Amino acid sequence: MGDAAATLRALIPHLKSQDDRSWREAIEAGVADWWRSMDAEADVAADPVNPMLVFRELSARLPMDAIVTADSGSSANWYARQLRFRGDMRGSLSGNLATMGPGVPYGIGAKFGHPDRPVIVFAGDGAMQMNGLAELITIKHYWEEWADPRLIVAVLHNNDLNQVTWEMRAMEGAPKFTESQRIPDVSYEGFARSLGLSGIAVDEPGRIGPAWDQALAADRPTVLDVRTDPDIPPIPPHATFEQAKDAAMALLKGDAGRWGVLKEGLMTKAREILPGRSE
Ligand SMILES: Cc1ncc(C[n+]2csc(CCOP(=O)(O)OP(=O)(O)O)c2C)c(N)n1
Ligand SMILES: [Mg+2]
Repeated sequence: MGDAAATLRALIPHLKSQDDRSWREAIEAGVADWWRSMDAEADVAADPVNPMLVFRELSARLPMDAIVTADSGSSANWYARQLRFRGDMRGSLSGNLATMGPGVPYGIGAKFGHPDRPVIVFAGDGAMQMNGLAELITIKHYWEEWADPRLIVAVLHNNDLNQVTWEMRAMEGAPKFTESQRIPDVSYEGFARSLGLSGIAVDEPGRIGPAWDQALAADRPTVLDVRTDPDIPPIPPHATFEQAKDAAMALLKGDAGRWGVLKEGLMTKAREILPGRSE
């Protein structure tokens, strides 16, 4: 046992530098490949907006001191895959228990801890209906006290409890059970505007980048209400054969989203397997 700094300094003279860079080069090539795949997957055409595009378009625009939070649901997957944290950026999500609902409260907490930093929240429409909409009222109550008023809540508006719809397909081979997975259609940006906050509706891919620019330049908190496609699979990139087989079985059993899932799901996975292919 020793002081870490002193111990490492004492170790350095005993280390020989490695001439063979192949291990490191293989990792660097793998990482570059990964980002190429992620880019290609975000560009897969969807109905109407590919959720990955929402994250990819933010990633390049993230202010260096941004704090980002994600709720539990499909957004946790896209957050992990598409955002590049750098500079002083910080991020949090409900890692272990994966409880739904913390996205907006974490964002509010971040604004109280760091009122001078921009905060971006990703939340599913299910999480917004659970508690996020009510928490917008908390934001209305306090936002004028914050030195930097930017708190952006990006809602993945897919009218579905999508993460679980996909978990049931991949882990249980069960088709989408519409009665439990479908949720009512609500205008999240309309509710935000009724509170005096800014609200932006996006229902086409070309509008995502400009919407982020507008929200990042706003003089008050903004709800970005994006119509995203529930048929893009949030399945882990290295899904096991069993999971892929179960998802396929679920579709064969008469899944409500069957054709969209097949088309967009296969396109997405193809981009992962064949990076560099544009179609
Ligand atoms: C309190 C709580 N209830 C239920 C779940 C199970 N669960 C995890 S994600 C999810 C669906 C989330 O739906 P939504 O917020 O609309 O996000 P989406 O996956 O559609 O993007 C559910 C029901 C949970 N993790 N926590
Ligand atoms: Mg949803």
